[in-house]
Amino acid sequence: MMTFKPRTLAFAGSLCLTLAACGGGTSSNNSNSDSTSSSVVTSSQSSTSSASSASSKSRIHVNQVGFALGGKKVAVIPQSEATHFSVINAATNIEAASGEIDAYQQWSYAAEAVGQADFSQLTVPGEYFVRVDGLNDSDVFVIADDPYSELNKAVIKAYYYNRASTALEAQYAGVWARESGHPDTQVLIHPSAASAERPAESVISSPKGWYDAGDYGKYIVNSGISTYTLLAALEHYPELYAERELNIPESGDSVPDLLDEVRWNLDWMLSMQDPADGGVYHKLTTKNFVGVVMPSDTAEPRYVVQKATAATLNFSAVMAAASRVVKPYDTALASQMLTAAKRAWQWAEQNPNVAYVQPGDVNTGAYGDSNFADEFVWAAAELYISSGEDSYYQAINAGSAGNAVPSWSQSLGLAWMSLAAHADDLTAVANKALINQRVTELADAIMATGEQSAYGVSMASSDFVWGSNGVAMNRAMMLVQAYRVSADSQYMDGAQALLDYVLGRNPTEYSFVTGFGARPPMDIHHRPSAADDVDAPVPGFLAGGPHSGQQDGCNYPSSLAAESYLDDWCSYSTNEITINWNAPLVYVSGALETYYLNLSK
Ligand code: 9MR
Ligand code: 9MR
Repeated sequence: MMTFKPRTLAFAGSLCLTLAACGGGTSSNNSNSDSTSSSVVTSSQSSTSSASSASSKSRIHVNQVGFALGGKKVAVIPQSEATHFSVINAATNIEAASGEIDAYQQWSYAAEAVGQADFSQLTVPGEYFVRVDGLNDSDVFVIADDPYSELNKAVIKAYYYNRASTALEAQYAGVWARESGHPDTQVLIHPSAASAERPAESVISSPKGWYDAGDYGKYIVNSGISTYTLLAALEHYPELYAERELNIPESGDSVPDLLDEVRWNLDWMLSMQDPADGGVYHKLTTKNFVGVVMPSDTAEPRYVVQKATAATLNFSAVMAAASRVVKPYDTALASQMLTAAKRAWQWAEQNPNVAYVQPGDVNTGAYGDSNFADEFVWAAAELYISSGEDSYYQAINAGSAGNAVPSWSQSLGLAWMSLAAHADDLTAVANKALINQRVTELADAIMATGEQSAYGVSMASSDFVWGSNGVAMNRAMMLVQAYRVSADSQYMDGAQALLDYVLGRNPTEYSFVTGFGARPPMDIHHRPSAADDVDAPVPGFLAGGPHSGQQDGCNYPSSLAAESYLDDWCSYSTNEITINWNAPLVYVSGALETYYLNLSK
């Protein structure tokens, strides 16, 4: 319900790209600035927008980065007497659009009732904010033809910043340059992982890989979903990533930078397979979490711990998928990966029920999962796609395999996503109608939740868990799959709403990606960010997000699921960052970027 203001629209050109440049106030430092250092908001820069500033007034919730010209654009307005909203051009202070606020409704996970303000019809590039009488103006955001490219680059570059076993040079890492740590060339076999060939305390080499999160561990299960998701981004959007330069040491070689980055972790994963039998170690960590130190300041012994079924199947699935993606660049590596994947599969068939059991002397992340049915489905699907061997398709048991939003312990969604993406290349045994049905039935359930939400955002109570922002992005990734099989744009609108959610259309004050939006997290639970002497955290990381678990006992502002978030080192349950939460944000931001660029062609 929006009225158009053609007179002001005509004026709202691209003359003034920032508020500061136009003398209109403080720039919100949005994502259209250059990557890494220049896109980072420091505390002093992170003032909010525009005209009114009384902090006691409620805040309008809006994606703080912005929108594509042809994208759905919704702000969420806290309940007041107001029925009307305006969108103001931040450069000129002139109203560009206005409309009626939808009926105010309660969202179960937050205190205040809200109404949606839809200004999708505003399609003129510029910087804007939303104004409602009696409320603070919203943060400033852009409307642009390509608003997510800097975001996409930064959330990929975050993996580079989390590389183990290497120094980060200033030419790539800017102020976040750091010395090398964790060479991992002398890793001990933990007694739980001992074998005839590799007895307890013997030494193996297992370098490279990404740190899992704010800790310095490397965990196969979580690396699996993260690495796969980045590989899927590459497979599904090859044109986008062929050109995407990340300024990493490998930039300029003949391989897409995203694949170079993923190779850093694939090389490590390959070293986690026991060459004697094909089984895969669950993780590589110290016995206890180390303190708040830089990588170069720790030398505690690191161990590989227990071979287990979930890790071995995760490895199998990822190596099978990777063999497809690296093949055009390196056929020898591709065949090595497919062989490694098949050997892992065989180990899992012979050891179908080996749960990871955290040894008594090991206290780092457990990533324990005792249900392997979904990992079997996923590994079988990837092996089938990459090898073309029908026996792997039979092993999927497609008729009885359901679908679910992916997480580190749930891989069904990854299997269907891969099968759908390769539907045209599958052998005759594959039931293509079933594959499409699985993808769309999950997406329709996700959409239904969004339609009932006062925020217009598909999050249900079971989604507010440790890493809820990762859940949001995985839900969005499942919606993108439905768009890919149906070409129905409503699914991309649903994915956009979830991206809006993590970038500011939520009940907290935050855009949850470091360095992006007017008020990003500053004190993430990330050891390098906390231990270095740079004020701003490493950019491009998605904070875990709100949920009411409060396992760390920190002092939260609210116990409501969508408000229970704290931007503090203390809050490892809501403010850590991980490779598995960033990965679907990479996928979704790249998918939306591609979608909007195609719309405008
Ligand atoms: O810092 C650790 C973080 O990386 C983990 O994800 C988290 C949960 O396993 O644990 C953190 O370490 C905390 C430990 O578990 C309990 N004492 C406080 C530690 C953080 O300061
Ligand atoms: O993401 C994991 C979450 O699902 C669990 O509830 C939580 C507690 O076991 O652990 C999270 O994973 C952490 C891992 O164990 C260690 N590295 C940091 C991860 C994110 O906090």
